[in-house]
Amino acid sequence: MTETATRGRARLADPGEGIGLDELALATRNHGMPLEALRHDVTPPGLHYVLTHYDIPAVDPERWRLEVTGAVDRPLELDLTALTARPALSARVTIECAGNGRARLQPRPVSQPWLLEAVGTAAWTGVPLAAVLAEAGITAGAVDVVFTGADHGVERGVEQDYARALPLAEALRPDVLLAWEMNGAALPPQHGAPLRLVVPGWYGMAHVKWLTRIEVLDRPFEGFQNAKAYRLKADLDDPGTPVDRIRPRALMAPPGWPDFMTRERFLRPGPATLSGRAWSGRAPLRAVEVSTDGGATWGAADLAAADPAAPWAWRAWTAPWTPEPGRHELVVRAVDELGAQPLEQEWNRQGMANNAVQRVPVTVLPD
Ligand SMILES: Nc1nc2c(c(=O)[nH]1)N[C@H]1C(S)=C(S)[C@@H](COP(=O)(O)O)O[C@H]1N2
Ligand SMILES: [Mo]
Repeated sequence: MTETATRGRARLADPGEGIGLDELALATRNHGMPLEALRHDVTPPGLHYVLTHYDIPAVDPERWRLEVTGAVDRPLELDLTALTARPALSARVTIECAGNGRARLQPRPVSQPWLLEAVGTAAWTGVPLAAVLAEAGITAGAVDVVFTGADHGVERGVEQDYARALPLAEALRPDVLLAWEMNGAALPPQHGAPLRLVVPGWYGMAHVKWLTRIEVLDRPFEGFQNAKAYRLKADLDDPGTPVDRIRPRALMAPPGWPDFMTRERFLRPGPATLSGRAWSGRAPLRAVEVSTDGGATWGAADLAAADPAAPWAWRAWTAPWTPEPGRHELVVRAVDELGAQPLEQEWNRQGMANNAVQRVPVTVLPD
């Protein structure tokens, strides 16, 4: 990694400062999942959110190789034919960006300004990473496994290939995949073609796209995306703690119809069914609760049973609602075995892992 002359530190927006053109440029490249797509159990093609730090690389699948190196007995170099010839698994997994919810923090960390849409669920097909690591033979004393992508850029003055490490125990989980298919088709360029890592339960940054290199380390990885970025910290000098597993969240497919500009929702009176999805990567979900009065009172939603074949995929929920004409604020929260989503978000310097509840103002029209 080399230092190059660009803005070296992450900035906080000044009080009252709106979203700037640099944030708008990020927001147009990195699109969210439109919340109406919560009606689909598997996010339809093109609607899954996308987050890419640098450029989407054009990787030639013929010339592409995966290197497995470092603290291993037998370094490997695999091409796509060799990988895809292995026994494959498919898993339906919900992935959420750790920056989801950042744009509502006050003061606002200047970065990709997500509201709530940085999430999606896909069926990923590939081989277990553990099988490939076993073939390479991990040496005693290994602690971290580093995954490097083909994309290159500069971030806060540090030039780098995108690289993230997992602790060895996580990398050896049987459900961590090296995936070449998304929803039964070859990975699209924006989602990591020809090969990406899928780490069920972890926030998005761990799921390294355009994977070219796996390196087993006998010491902790000190790279930018682990040591500097993706940390929960109070200020610039705080080393912070690593962001890892997804906190609980429930989202609602906004009911009724939207105003084009404000996205405000309108509904006719009479019986309606509120619906959405809920997930957690850190603990099993217990319940989803819905409030139709801005959080004053709560009722249990009907939460679909966990699918034993897809323990890391979101679950559907529904709640009946028969509103009277007038303005209402709908709120939904997921509760997992470690607790409920917060009503107000705890602030952190990088705007990470913000799982404050979604609030949906709705106007129910007169009869
Ligand atoms: N090589 C590489 N992998 C990457 C990234 C990246 O910029 N480069 N972004 C990460 C982040 S922050 C997220 S949230 C997810 C997004 O995955 P998706 O675009 O397939 O939804 O990819 C992760 N993997
Ligand atoms: Mo992300």
